[in-house]
Amino acid sequence: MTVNENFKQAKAQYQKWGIEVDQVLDRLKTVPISIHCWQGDDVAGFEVNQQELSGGIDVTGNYPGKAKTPAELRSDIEKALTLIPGKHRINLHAIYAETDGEIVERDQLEPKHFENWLNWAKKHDLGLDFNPTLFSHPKADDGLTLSHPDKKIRDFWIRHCQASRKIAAYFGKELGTPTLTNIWIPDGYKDTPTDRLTPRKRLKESLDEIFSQEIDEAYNIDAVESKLFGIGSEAYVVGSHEFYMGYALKNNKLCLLDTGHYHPTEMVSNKISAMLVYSDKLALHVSRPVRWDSDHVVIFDDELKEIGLEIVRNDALDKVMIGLDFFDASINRVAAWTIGTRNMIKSLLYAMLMPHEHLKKLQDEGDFTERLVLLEEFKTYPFGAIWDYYCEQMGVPVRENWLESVRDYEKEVLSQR
Ligand code: RNT
Ligand code: ZN
Repeated sequence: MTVNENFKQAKAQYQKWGIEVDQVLDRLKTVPISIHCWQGDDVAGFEVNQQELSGGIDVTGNYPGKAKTPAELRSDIEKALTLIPGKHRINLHAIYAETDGEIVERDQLEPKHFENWLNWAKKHDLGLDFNPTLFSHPKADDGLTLSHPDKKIRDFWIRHCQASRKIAAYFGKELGTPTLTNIWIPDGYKDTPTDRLTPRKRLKESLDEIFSQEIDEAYNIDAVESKLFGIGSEAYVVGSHEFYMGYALKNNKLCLLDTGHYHPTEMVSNKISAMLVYSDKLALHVSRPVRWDSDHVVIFDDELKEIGLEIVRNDALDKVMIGLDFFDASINRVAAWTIGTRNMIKSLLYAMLMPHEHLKKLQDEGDFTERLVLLEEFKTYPFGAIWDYYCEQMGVPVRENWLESVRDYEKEVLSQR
């Protein structure tokens, strides 16, 4: 049977539940995923005086062919985009600036250092998102940045964040879609602190100063990303979940929840609805923690499905800005992007193919038997046939067929590096 024939049969099965598959696919097309550029080069960036990756995050593996220049990285992203259905966004970090061989301090970065990225984004009709980089830098060597006891160091990083927001706003204005600027800092202590409060007060003051520069939300939207622990900040992280949740709610900023930044049995899927009661918007870094915040490639697992379900059943596709955050250097990096992003999209489609109104009604009526029956039976509904059709319709390879194209690219491009 062809993809189309399979689709027709599958569609009829969903139709019985009142699910309009064609409408679902039309909606799915409009949902952008913010694809992180840093999977392509192991979070290295292109600074002239490049430092080793720091900040308590780590990339392992040495699969050949990593992008070493901006042109290579863009070419790799373009390749991945040919395999991922839909129109998406690219998420940049400040360390991806292009400074023409010149050393430009991070607090001196300007939009012109991202001109190539911007022109490329225009050419490919991509939105851009942005992150100041507060790691892999001598001024972050002791693991403290915006909460540093030394005011000079704090001020340096404040200026870097201010510069980043200006770059982001420029993107937003030029591209006609607001840039999400996400601040994540590594600040914390390896061992039990004797003062937890003062660093948090300093972080709050630094953030206040950064955001005191007003920027139109049509151009730039700010998010803050919390964390539980990192390598070297096991005992204490200044920017914890409670810290940023309080900050974001009080200051009208977005909370960014990274799925690897919580206790192992704590699920981000369960947080989405809680957060949406208090704020209109929310941002995600969808990742896959394996035993720790390991940033494995996102797979189509239960938690990913649950995240998709929470976004869809709560009518939050326009409220949750979905971004990805993983970096695996042990497999082909273009494949890593493709696997993770296709899975994220799959989880949304999976969620869109469920009779949510009916399921909610069952819960209110206390019919937990039917609720469980349907949740389980829908797992083996012909979801794959709809996904295949969607890929075909969107002009990307169906099923595992995309791998061949990555293998060709590896032979012709990656292995020649
Ligand atoms: C680190 C955070 C952060 C980084 C990127 C590179 O734990 O998840 O989002 O992964 O900024
Ligand atoms: Zn993250």
